[in-house]
Formats: sequence, C-alpha cells, structure tokens
Amino acid sequence: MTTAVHTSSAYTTDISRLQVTRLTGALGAEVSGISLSDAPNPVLRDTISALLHEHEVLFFRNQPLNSQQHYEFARQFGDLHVHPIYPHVAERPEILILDTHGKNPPDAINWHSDVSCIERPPLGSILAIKQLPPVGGDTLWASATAAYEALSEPFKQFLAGLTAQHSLIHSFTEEQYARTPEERVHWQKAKDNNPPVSHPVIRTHPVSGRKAIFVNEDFTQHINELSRRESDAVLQFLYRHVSHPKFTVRWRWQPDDVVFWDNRITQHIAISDYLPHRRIVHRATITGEKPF
Ligand SMILES: O=C(O)CCC(=O)C(=O)O
Ligand SMILES: [Fe+2]
Repeated sequence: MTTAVHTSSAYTTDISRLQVTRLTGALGAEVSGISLSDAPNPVLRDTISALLHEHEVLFFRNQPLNSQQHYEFARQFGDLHVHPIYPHVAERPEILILDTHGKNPPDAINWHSDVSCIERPPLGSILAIKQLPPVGGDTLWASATAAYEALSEPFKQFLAGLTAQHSLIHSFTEEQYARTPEERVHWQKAKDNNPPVSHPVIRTHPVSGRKAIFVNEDFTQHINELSRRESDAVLQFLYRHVSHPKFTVRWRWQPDDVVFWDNRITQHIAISDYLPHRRIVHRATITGEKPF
C-alpha cells in the first residue's frame, strides 16, 4: 500500500512529495520523496516521528549523508548517545562505525535492541550504509509489539510486572573486547561506567501506548523474579518468539540507504554472510526515556 502524506511547510523540504510504502504485515515502511540532508526541519521531523511510531522501522533510499548531516538529522529527535566501546568517526563521537571484514568479523550476530543495558536505552537508531559487500549483508528487524500482541492472555499476565537485568558486558565480553592492554583499559572503563540495570520485561511505547517485549539475547542476563532455570527457559522462548519470520522485515541494502528504527519496540540482526568482504555502516543513536 502506498499513501501520500499531505502536509504543507515553509521549509525547504516539500513534504507533499513524501510517499510511504508499507513493507510487511508486522512492521516497516519505505519512505521516499524527501531528502534527509536538508537543514533541520520541525515539520519533517514530526512527520517522520509519526511514521516511525506507526511503522516502527523506516527505510530511505538514495540519502547520501556525510557525518555532520547524519548527526544533524539524528539530533532533531533527541540527545545522541556516545557508544562506550565502538569506534566513531573522527569529527563526531556520536557517529559510530561498524567496519567488518575477514579480519574484523561482525559481533552483532544476535537479535537485539541497541544498548538496552543503560538506564535510558535509545529511542531509536539511524543507520547509514557506507560500503556494501558484493552480495549479502542484509539486516532484519522484528516487531516486539506484534510479537507481544500474539501472546496468549495468561502468558501476558504472567510477564506483566516482571523485570530483567541487562548488562553491557553480557554483549561486549571480556574475551572479545579486552584482548590487548589498550583494549582492556577501554573495556574496563566502559564496564565501570555502565553497571547492569533492570527494565520491565514488557514495556509500553510512550506515544502509541502499545506494549512490547523488551528482553534481548545480547544484553539481557536474567529475569529477576524467576529462578535461573525458569528465567533461561522463558527468555529462550521470548527470543525465539520475537524473531519468528511473521514478525520481521528483511532489508537488502543499496548504496546510500538510511534506516531509522524505533529501538524501544523492535529488535534487529545483521546477517553475517559476506565475509571476507567488507561492509561499513555508520550509526547515530538517540537517547530515550526510562522504560515503563
Ligand atoms: O550492520 C547492521 O546492519 C546493523 C548492525 C547493528 O546491530 C546496529 O548498527 O545497531
Ligand atoms: Fe544493533
């Protein structure tokens, strides 16, 4: 389904040209007819926010953004997070780099939501592809609202009120990130600055009011109110459930694509099927609110 969004604006971006094409039943829409490198524009920002709340992940083709434009586009939606471990572009600490190839294989190989291990996890992330492998390197997103809504009422009631512990070093392990003395100093600092936090297992989107499963394989350690064995079983079920194909959308990247996801109610996974070829993405990560 393709719909035109009619909004008039005094800004340089003509929003009347904006077109939205829904991609799957669960989530995702391709948005065209606008330029993300235009000067910050509250009308465009509010339109994109509304579309994000409706579709959960927005895909934009042909949006060449330099780091400053990437920063300025993202900055309209909130404060930007500086990642404690990943490298960033020289000119902007808020724009992180994932540069993966045969000698630096990707580590984001589990379904996850970004940095769920901090008090105010990101409301969204904006990813720009910088180098594509010859084939492969797709990314998938899953709707944690659709997955939640598909659960039975008794199971929803069981999950209500549970909390889970999330930890940075569950994902960024000592083995992987503290291999050299310099890496160890960096990793230890990241660990000290990011102690584990607890969040509700089911969170509520602050705007749409929809509920979503908010545990993920990368950062969640255990459900606080359950025994370890019970927690492991429930978490395994929830991870498998969220990533069911009927709750997902898969994106085949083209040069200069940009993707903006609502990180509170989706999870994603990058497919590591292109090694030893190289793939580079840049990400801006927008700070969110304390989950409730
Ligand atoms: O490389 C990708 O497509 C996504 C990697 C990832 O998990 C992220 O940027 O948050
Ligand atoms: Fe991620």
